[in-house]
Amino acid sequence: MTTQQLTRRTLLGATMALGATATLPALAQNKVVLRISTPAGPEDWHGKMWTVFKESLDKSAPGEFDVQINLNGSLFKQGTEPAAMARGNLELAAISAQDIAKILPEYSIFTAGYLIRDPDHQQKVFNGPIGAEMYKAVAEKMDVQILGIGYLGSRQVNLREVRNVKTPADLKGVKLRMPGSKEWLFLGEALGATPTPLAFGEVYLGLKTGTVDGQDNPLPSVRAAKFYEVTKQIVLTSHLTDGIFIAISSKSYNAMNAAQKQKVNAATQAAIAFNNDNRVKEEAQLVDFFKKEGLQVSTPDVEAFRKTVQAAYQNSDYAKVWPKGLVDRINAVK
Ligand code: KDO
Repeated sequence: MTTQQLTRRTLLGATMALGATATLPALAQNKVVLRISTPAGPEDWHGKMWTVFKESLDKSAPGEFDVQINLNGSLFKQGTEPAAMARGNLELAAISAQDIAKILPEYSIFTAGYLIRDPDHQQKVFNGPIGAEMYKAVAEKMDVQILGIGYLGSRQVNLREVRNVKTPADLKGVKLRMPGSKEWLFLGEALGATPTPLAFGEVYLGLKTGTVDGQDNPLPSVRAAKFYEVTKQIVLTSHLTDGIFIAISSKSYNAMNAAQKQKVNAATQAAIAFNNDNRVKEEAQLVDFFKKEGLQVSTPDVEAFRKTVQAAYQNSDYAKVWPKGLVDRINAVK
């Protein structure tokens, strides 16, 4: 073997070895990391939907994405996700209209009780021109892209002790737990109660120990978080058709190529469909379940609640910044 041959062989060997060691970490490094943070628990549909999201990407783009699901607010506290996304510490979250309204005040229109009628109306409003306009504003002001809206459910009042609740006046003095922002607290006040801020993860204990007299959430969440174990009544106020916006940080989204974006969008739609189908189906069955669990399920004078809550919003400072004509446009979506 000549010196030249030896050198070539050595070089080749070295290149191959380097190639082998360089390729593996490079592949891992090149994965698009998607850290997800949500207050949802593993038993709730919008917690489980992230597994659907992950599985969809594992199938459509094997090895391309590293999806990390963090449930129960374990990575970021409820409501702090938009700030974490803006700082580049988080890629994906399911955020509420109340979270967005803190930064984009006109979004408070979607925090108003008795505006969005039902899941179908919700999808039509947000998947049409109104959604496109509002999502554009979010992208411009918050550096996050909204990829779609999932149905959280119709929020109901859930009490520790049985009470005769027909109108908002009957909730006077009731310490009603609400998520901890002024947009949420306003809803509790509009319902006639005394709103008390508490993070979702602390509600079970708050109800058990009596720190609060009640809470409001859609029935599937009352089931998944087991609030029915520590409460005696559900009052079917149906005061807010609630939704969660699936949001991704613009930095992360813009760094993807077109094919990756398309796959992330498809995975989001699969997750939303899974959540919505299961939630709608379960929501219709849960009154029976709670009755069997020994809870009293009562129907109040919903029109009285509607009138009071709508008036509270219309006369509030929130309404002053709502885009002109938007309430009518939302109502006109059929
Ligand atoms: C809640 O804290 O009551 C709430 O329902 C508010 C929603 O916006 C959403 O954050 C939800 O909790 C969590 O995803 C837990 O279900």
